[in-house]
Amino acid sequence: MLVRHTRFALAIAFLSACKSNAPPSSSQANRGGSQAPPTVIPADVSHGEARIGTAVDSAPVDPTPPPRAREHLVHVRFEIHDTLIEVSKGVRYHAWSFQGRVPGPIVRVTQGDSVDFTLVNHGTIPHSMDFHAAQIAPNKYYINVTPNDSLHYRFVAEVPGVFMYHCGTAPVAAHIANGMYGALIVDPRAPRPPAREMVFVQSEFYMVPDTTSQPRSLSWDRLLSLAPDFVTFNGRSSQYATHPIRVKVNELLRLYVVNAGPNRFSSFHVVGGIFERVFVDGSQASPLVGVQTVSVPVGGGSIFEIRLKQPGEYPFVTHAFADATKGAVGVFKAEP
Ligand SMILES: [Cu+2]
Repeated sequence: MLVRHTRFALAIAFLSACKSNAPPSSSQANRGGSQAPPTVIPADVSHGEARIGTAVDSAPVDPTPPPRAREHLVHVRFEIHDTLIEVSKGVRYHAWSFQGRVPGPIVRVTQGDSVDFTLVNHGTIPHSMDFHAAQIAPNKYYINVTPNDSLHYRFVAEVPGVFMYHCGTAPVAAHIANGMYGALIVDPRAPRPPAREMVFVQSEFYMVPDTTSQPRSLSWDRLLSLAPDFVTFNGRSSQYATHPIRVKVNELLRLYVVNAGPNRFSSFHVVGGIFERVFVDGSQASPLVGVQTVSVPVGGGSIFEIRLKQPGEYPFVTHAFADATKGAVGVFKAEP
């Protein structure tokens, strides 16, 4: 009880101290609104940056990757469309997408295998594709495809890890901010141990301020100022907090975390847990053992392994908490 009272007193003191210069509530921040103090008492749960929902219904985007590839030649065909997406409840956004989704589909191949890639542009401006898993000449392959045209190339995925892919058309920041990115897993030839696997792509959205409910579009000024309205895992604000992910106590969780940016580093952390192993930027050499928080740079991807020791709710966040407040927060609900 003492702890609870102390925490409450601290919260009140914080609110009083902040009245004149307080952070906006997340919904106000997200709408580009004016500075105003929080109007609600903080949730009585640690790291309650977002409302924790029930684990009964699932989140809009399933974080589960496809199974390990069986073919040595994996065909990937992406169609580009201008797509209306919902970044937060009631906040729609004019995105550019691969396959109508933000992030684009998760691709999975095995080390040494080939990707046969086709890009079809049904959008209204030129686009392209840069696979971080490839080692090929950008000026030959990462070239613009004009609307109603297509591009085809192959590469061998020689290095295991989890890699970003994205449109590389200039200005790249705008194409990424508008949703043109995703994750590609390259499994090592010798399979990793069995685990419950999930993919989280962190990214930001910068929106022209608007008080109507009309779909929003990119604010270049906010992008250059590094002032996102939303920071998300898998393209939707707080989706795994409002729809917690059910896991089992002590089961091995393997989290493939890609940071698409375009600007903000991720400080990936699971509250109440310590990572058993982290394959930094996907490298098989010298994984980190027993660490709390590992940054995932923009354009990078790391593989986190963790077990949750007790039943309960474990938030996962970027520990850069302005960004967690803007939506880069989820919850694992560990059950016996
Ligand atoms: Cu593009």
